[in-house]
Amino acid sequence: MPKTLCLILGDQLTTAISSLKAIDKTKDVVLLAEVWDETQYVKHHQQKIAFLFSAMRHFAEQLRERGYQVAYYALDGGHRYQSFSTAVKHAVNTHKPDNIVVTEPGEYRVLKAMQQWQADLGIDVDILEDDRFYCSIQDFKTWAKGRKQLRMEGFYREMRKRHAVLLTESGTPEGGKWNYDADNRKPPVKGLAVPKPYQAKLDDTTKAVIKLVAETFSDHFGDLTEFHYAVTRQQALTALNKFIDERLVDFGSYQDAMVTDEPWMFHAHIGLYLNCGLLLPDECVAKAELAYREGRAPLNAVEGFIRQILGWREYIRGIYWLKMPDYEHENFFDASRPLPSFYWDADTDMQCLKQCVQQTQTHAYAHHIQRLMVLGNFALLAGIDPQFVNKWFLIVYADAYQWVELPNVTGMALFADGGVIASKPYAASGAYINRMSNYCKSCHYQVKLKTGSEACPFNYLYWYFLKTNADKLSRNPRLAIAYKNLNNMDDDKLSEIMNSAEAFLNNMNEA
Ligand code: DLZ
Ligand code: SF4
Repeated sequence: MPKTLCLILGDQLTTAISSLKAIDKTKDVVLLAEVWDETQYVKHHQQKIAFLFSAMRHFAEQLRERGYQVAYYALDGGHRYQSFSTAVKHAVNTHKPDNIVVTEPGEYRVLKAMQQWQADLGIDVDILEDDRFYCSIQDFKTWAKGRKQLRMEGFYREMRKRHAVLLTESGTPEGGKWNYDADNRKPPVKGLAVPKPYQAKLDDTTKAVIKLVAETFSDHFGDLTEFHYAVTRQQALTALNKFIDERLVDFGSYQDAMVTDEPWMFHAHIGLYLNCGLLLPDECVAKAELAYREGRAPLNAVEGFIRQILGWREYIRGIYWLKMPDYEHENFFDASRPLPSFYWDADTDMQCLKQCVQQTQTHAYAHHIQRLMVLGNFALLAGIDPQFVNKWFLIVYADAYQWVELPNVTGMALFADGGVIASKPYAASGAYINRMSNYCKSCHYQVKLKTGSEACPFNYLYWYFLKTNADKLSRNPRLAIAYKNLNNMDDDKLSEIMNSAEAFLNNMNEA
C-alpha cells in the first residue's frame, strides 16, 4: 500500500484538519516541524513563538497517543531545519513516502513554496482545501464575482442564512435585526468589574519552550513573563467555556470600551486558538448561540460575537485570497513615513498609544478597538507606510497570520486599498478615544485642545489627514460633513492645525 507523508503546519493543530482526515494512521507518517524561516520571515513576538511551539509539541504528543506515527522536528532537536521545504525534503528522504498530503496554508507565500514541492521532490503533492472555514475560498470568489461592492454586511447575512445561525423558525434574524452593532458601543463606566481571564498552568513542555525562546529569540519584540495562554485543545475549550459563562453577557455592550491597565475587558481572547486550530469556528458559534437560546446571554452580545467569527473572520479570509498577491503592495495614500519608535518601546507621552503598546508587549494581545482606533488610526493619520504597519501587526499579535492581519490593517485600519473593505477611512480625532476610554484623563496631552504643543495629536492630525488627502477623499459621501467643516474653517485656524501637525510629524519619535 502506498505510504503518505502528511505535513501539519503550526496553524493546523486539529484532528479535524482535512490532511489528517485523508491519511491512514496505521501506515502513514505525520510531520510537524519547528523551522527557522517561520520564526524569522517577520520576527514574531516571543510569546507568539512560545505559544505555537508549545501547542505544536502538545498536539504531536496527542497524535502519538491516538496511534499516529509522528515525526517532530524541534528547533533544539539537534538539527535546525531552515524552511518547510527543507524539513519536508528531509522527511521524504527518511520515510520514503509515495506521496505528500497537506492542507492549504493560511499564507500566500507558503502556498507558493508548497506548489514547488511536486517538481522539486519528484512525488505527488496533494494540497487539500482547509474546510475549517464556513466559506471556502472558491465560494467567496463566487460570492464576490460581479459585485461592485464587497461589504461584510451582505456577506454576513448570507452566511447567517446559509448556515442557519441565529435565525427564527421562519428564517428571519433573531430579534428582527441582522446586526446589533449600535448596541455594542457603551463607553466604560467607573468600577466595571471585569472577570479574571483564563490562565493556564505552565507544564514542563511549555517551560522548556519558554526557555528555548528566551535563549534563541531574545532580540524579538515582547516579554515572556506573563505567558498564560492555553496550549492544548482541552485548555482552549476551558478558556472558551469560561468566556461564555463569565464574559459574554457584557461582551456586547462594552466591546469597544478601553480602560487603563485593563487589557482583557469582556473579550474572549480566543483568536489565537481559533487561528491555530485549537478551537473550531463552528463550535464557538454554537456555544454562543446556545447561551442566547438558554437565556444566559443577551442578543447584542451573542450576535456581536457571532458576527466576528461567522461574518468578519470569514470575509477577511475571502478578501485575502481574492486580492493576493497585489494586496500586499496597496498604498492608496502613498503614505511613506517610517513607524515611530514608540510602537516598539511604548516610550510616548500619548497615554492611549502607551497603554496599547505596553499591553501588546506584555500579552501579545490588544482588542479590536485598541488595534483599529488607537494603533491603526494613529498610523493612518500620521501617514505611516503600510508596509511597516503590516509588518508590526504581524509581529506583535499572537493571533496574527498574514491572511487575517493584512486585510484588517491594509483594508480596514489604513484604507490603503482605497475602499475594498471599508466605505471610508476609520479616521478619528481624540474625541472618539476620549469617549470610549479613560486614557485621556491620565494623558500628558489635552484632548480638548485642538492645536499647539499641549493639544492631543489626534486632533490636529485628523484635519491634516483630511486636508492633505482631499483629492482622494473629498468626494466620498460618507465624509461629506467632515469636508464641509473643513471647508468652513477659517484660514488662521487651518494654518494653526497644519503647523501643529507638521511640527509633530517632524519630531514624532519624541512625542
Ligand atoms: C508563526 C509560526 C512560527 C513562528 N513557527 C512555525 C514553525 O516553526 N512551524 C510551523 O509549522 N509553523 C510555524 N508558524 C506558523 C506558520 O507561519 C503558518 O503555518 C504559516 O504562516 C501558514 O499560515
Ligand atoms: Fe490619546 Fe489624545 Fe487622549 Fe492623549 S489626549 S490619550 S493622545 S486621545
